[in-house]
Amino acid sequence: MALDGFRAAVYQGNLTDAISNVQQRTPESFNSHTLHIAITGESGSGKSSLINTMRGLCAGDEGAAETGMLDTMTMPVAYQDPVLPGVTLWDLPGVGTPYFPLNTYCEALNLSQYDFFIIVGSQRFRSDHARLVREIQRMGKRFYFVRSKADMDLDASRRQRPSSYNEERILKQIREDCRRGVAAEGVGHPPVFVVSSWEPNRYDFPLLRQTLQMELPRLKRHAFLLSLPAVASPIINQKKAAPKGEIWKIALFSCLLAAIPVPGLAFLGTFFIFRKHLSRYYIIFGVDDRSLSALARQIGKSVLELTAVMKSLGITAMMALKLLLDSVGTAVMVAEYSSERRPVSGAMVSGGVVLVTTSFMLRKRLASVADDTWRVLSKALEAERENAI
Ligand SMILES: Nc1nc2c(ncn2[C@@H]2O[C@H](COP(=O)(O)OP(=O)(O)OP(=O)(O)O)[C@@H](O)[C@H]2O)c(=O)[nH]1
Ligand SMILES: [Mg+2]
Repeated sequence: MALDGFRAAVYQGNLTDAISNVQQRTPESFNSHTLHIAITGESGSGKSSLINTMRGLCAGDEGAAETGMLDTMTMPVAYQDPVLPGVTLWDLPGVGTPYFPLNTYCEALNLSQYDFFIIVGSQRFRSDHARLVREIQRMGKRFYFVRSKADMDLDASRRQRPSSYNEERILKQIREDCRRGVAAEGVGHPPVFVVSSWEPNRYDFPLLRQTLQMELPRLKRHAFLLSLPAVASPIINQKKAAPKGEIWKIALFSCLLAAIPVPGLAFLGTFFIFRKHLSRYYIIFGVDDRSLSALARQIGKSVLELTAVMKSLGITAMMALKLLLDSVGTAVMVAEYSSERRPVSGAMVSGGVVLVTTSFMLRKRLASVADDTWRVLSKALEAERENAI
């Protein structure tokens, strides 16, 4: 998918344009995007059988996923969805086997590489499910919960209480139990489907397919938005390189000032240089006050929500003064002191100290403004994702 406009806007320090580039994309523009859906859940819950049914296959058919009672699966296996365009279904090993214990499952299978999840559970909503739900939420991703093997529950119920057997009521109870479990994790109300892979025309299986089909453009857009911080990261890093080149020149100028034996001159001079260049960094990256206001308007959030993620101190005179006193100021004062004592060697020492400290501090501030830019952009993209839900 062409990202040149987005990349160019980030490079130009125009985050509002970067977001507007994303907002202008039509649902059709995501057609060519592949959605990687991970089918996960406890071992033996019916993940592979669900994939086979979604692909219109039965266990044992050519090309069908392996199913059975043995948990021997050690690698995710990819299958193309035959109906939904650009959808890859990933059959994942089960949670809680000797190969993949619950504690290490998410890292071992690198769940962050998948765009969307279907958690398959064949029993009540359990702690393994809760763990998966929390991990998916932490990644900012979405999921459906599929309660499998409905035929077995109905069968058991029919045998136990044949006189009061009511299929709809039992299905409703299972659905509600799953919904309660999912909602208890504070993830809103993601869709829950009660299915039997052996009866694809019954229960919620048809609804599962319809919902996935209907939501596909939205899910693809969501995955696309989630991929953008990683796209922006190298561009922001590249942007850091340009001002870095001039930092030595600025530091050299401060160092010359420090060598002039006029008390206070080096400090004042360095203060103004420091403040001017700090302000410039915010403007270059597009996180100065004006740009942030425009960005907040663009995503329909308050500026405070954007600035809350910034870790650098800002550029008010007081902030610049504080930074200077904390770091360069001490060096400048030491330098001024030594030049009063020994004018020639003192001037050299003071120049050297100021040169190194000023360039170090400017580099550090440049890096923290760049990091803030990435955080602000990620926050704006997160707001875009929320707007779409
Ligand atoms: N009755 C019934 N049995 C099912 C259903 N789905 C799967 N099974 C059975 O449950 C067992 C496990 O099914 P799989 O699809 O292999 O489960 P899995 O989650 O892929 O298992 P692992 O990959 O080992 O974690 C098999 O014997 C299936 O035949 C279902 O909807 N109804
Ligand atoms: Mg399996």
